[in-house]
Amino acid sequence: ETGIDAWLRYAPIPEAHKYAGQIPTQVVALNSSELSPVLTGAKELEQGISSIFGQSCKVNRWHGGRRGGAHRPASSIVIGTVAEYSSYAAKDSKKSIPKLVNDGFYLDTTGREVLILGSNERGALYGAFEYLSLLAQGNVTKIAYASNPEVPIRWINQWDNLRDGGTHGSVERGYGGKSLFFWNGEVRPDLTRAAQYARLLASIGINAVVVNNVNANETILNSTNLDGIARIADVFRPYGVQLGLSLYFASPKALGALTTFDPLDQSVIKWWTNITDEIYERVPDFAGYLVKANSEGQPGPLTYNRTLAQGANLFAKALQPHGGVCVFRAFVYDSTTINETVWTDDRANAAVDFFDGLDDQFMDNVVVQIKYGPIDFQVREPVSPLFSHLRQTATSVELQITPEYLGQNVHLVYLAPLWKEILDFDLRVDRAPSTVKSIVNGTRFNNPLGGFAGVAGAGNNQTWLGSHLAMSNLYAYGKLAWNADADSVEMLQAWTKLTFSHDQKVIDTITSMSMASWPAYEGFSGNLGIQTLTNILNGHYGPDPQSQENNPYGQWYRADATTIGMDRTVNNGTGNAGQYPPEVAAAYESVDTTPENLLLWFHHLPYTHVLKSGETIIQHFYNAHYNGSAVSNTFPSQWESLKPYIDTQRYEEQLFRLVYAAGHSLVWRDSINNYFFNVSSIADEQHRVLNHPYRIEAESMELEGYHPYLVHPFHAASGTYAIV
Ligand code: BDP
Repeated sequence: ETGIDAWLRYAPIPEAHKYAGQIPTQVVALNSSELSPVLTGAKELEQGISSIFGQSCKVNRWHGGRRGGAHRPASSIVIGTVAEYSSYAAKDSKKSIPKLVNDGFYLDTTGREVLILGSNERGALYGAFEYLSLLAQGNVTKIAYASNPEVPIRWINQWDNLRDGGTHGSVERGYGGKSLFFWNGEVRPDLTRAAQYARLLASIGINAVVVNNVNANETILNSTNLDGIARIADVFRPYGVQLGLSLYFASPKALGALTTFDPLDQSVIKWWTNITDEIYERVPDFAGYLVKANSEGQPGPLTYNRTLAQGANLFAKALQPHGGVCVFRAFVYDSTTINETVWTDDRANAAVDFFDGLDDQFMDNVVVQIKYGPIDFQVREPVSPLFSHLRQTATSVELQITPEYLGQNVHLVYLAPLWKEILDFDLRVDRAPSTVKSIVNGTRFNNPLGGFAGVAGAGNNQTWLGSHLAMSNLYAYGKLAWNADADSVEMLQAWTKLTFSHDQKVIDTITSMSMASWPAYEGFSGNLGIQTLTNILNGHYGPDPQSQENNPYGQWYRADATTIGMDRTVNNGTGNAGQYPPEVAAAYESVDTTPENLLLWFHHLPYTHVLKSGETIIQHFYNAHYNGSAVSNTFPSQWESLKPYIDTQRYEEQLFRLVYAAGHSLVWRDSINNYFFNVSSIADEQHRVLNHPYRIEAESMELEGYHPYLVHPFHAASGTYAIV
């Protein structure tokens, strides 16, 4: 197996014959047009049931009139919207359906007919996927329940470029191949994979995909590409997935030949109105825009001394008559001005500073999309304080499914536990319960239009993300966007059953590896809140703490010979702790009440500071790096124990990654430990640093045709030597 079917393999379940007689033999699709998600759901049921149970389950389409009378088979699945169901069902047999919100569904297997009813067509498709997921997990118990999404925005952001250096479209921070959508500056002629992606996403409740990079350029809006975009929307539509676009703020100038892109200029307003109308002519169900402005070189409203709200409203206004949404990113900071004052400025303050005073100024169809932490998808960050500042504005939380700073799908890092810590975090706004999930789902501040954005990085590789095990992250993202209370282990185990096997050994092993993976990665890549100590200017992959010294972003770990950490207190530091509501701010202000996993995010302390465990900070670093990499080194053998249960291709491909990652975790361990030993001159109590257990130095081998080579930076190789 290549992995392309992901969790939709519909593998025959063990002892499928036992269920014969319990499985419906017909699907009745209610009043569905050719491209309707209802029909997609019906066909999916036909395909899935025949594959899982080896039993045919043909689709019949009902378009009003009699219900088939004598021809009705013993058991059917009825799929459609609640509204269609009321004209279909005979008065006496009509079930009462619980309340459904948009995209919600009702699934009922207790009666003669299995009912899969959506509040809308998309909801019916979601219900079909849910039913199939239960069947594929061998669950045929009688159930009847309604399932409603908690948020309307359940979006994927793809950071796809229209062209890389050559002809392909590339995926920024994508580790699974080239763009599914773009080729040679245009939309691909063949969108088969794009349709398959929509199917995968619909099966986990995703309702829109922004297809191009937030680092956008104007060419996405030329007329050839708008036609192409319409073709993508056409292949998405049967799956209920809407299309969105990232915008380049200066497009009116770059593409429209205006002399300005000032958001208050009448010609600019007209230009955006026209282009938006043109998009809706081609894509009537267009979801909306995603805007990265005044960030990392992207232009924005600040260029004209206009506010970020004025920038967002420019698009919101053009979208409003069509029912579209403007998602405006809060990832606004300016690295260049910080450069001069690197020791006093703090990028973690930027979002709140930039959005200060704007809360009541955004139009109703604007959603501010906030990265989960104040910096940038690090292995450990506190929640972004901006969630507690925007009360009148809808917000969504931006999560990175493609683990840019977390091993790039070479390492195994199951992210659901990280995301859940963020979603469950209570900001205590006005001293009242204020979890992040209650803010983005609108219940806390009564802003119903919020939700989730997941940066997925899927590509044309058969594995989608570059690694088979990484797909649990995509699955969990969709499930959490639907219901933020979903449990990390339960999601993982359902995914494992659907993706690999029902065998308990497989489920237990993948659970044990995945649940240990984020702590392990944190252990060897940057702990106590100093962030992922990776190369900060390029790649964001391997260890390179030195690249973070005096970097222009001013946010990193600030180590010297005796102390380490960033003082973000109000009393002595950058004041960042003070951006949180009072109870949380007070906790972060003091060393004693700051959670230790964020200690060095908020405080600058001596290496000899003693932690609750009794270890000093420096000894904790050494130990955590040894422990974390030791855990990573158990993954290959754990995976090897699954050899009898997993098909050869997926087994081998995953093993290759895990073996490599285990080695790479030793490189992390030794680089970071060397570095801190060098900076602090404090020895490891257990004398491991510079000794490097389990490691054979290449330069100590008998070399044929290779020569030792002095490495810079020194900590990138143990003993400062590598071979060339
Ligand atoms: C950073 C990524 C960069 C993105 C940027 C963003 O390294 O590729 O363009 O975030 O989110 O993490 O805009």
